[in-house]
Amino acid sequence: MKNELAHNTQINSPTILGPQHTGLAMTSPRQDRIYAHAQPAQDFVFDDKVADVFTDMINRSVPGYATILSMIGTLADRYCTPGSNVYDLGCSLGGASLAVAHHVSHKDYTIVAVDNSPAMISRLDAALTTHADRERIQTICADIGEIDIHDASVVVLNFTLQFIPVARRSALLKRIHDGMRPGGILILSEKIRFPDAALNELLIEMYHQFKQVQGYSQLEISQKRSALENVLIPESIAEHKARLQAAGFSSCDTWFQCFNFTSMIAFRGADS
Ligand code: GEK
Repeated sequence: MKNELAHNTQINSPTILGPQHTGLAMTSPRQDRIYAHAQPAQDFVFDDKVADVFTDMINRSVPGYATILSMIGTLADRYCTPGSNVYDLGCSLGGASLAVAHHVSHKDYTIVAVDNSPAMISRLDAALTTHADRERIQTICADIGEIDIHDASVVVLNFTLQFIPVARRSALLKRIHDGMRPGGILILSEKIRFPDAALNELLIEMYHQFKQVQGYSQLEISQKRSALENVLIPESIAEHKARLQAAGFSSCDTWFQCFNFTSMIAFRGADS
């Protein structure tokens, strides 16, 4: 990753996930200015342009992102069992994988980091070449619906399920459940919607205010919202819980929430 933050002149400097969370070399992320100028409406894609600024984009777009990554590491340290696999599905630049590698105290496990964006995986591969945990992290450029999942003690879907077509979500969660060791956990972070229309609107407005504080303009916020409209489909917490239960998870609940962003934990029971 290049150090190109020289042009980051925003007044409200956001909290950027630092090397203490990732174990990566001390570099500053490039600033996300993708929607800074008026442009024709187009669906959002995870291409080179996005991958180049992704660290800055996600830190300034997901309230609590740094906290969530750090807690994924903490949870993994508790649940990652010897000889097991940790899956980071929709890994992007590997934020969750690196947090796991940083926090898990034993060394007898493999992280499988999967993303179907070649732009993301090639940058993750490049960043990993000098990383101390390189041998423990296997990267795969593929659709998460098509990879083999086995012997998993921890599975992470950190803001990825929301990009999977709704009709494919149940089958994916069932495959994840079936590929997990009894006693394993799934960490599912999502942008959510609320059944009460007024509350939903309020929390979306609060979220947009958060983005403004992070330095995004009204134009950037509204163009990004349109670009994501057909691509990121949020569901309610109740819908997520019902699907997790139907997939076989013995219990699940939220462990983090800020406005319309949440992270849930689901357990594969000993007997399920
Ligand atoms: C993080 N988890 O930093 N198969 C594989 N990857 C996919 C698929 C799919 N079918 N659909 C989308 N993706 C990360 C952040 S970002 C969330 C995850 C966001 C990938 C997509 O290419 C992108 O890299 C990621 O899921 C979603 O902890 O940008 O809001």
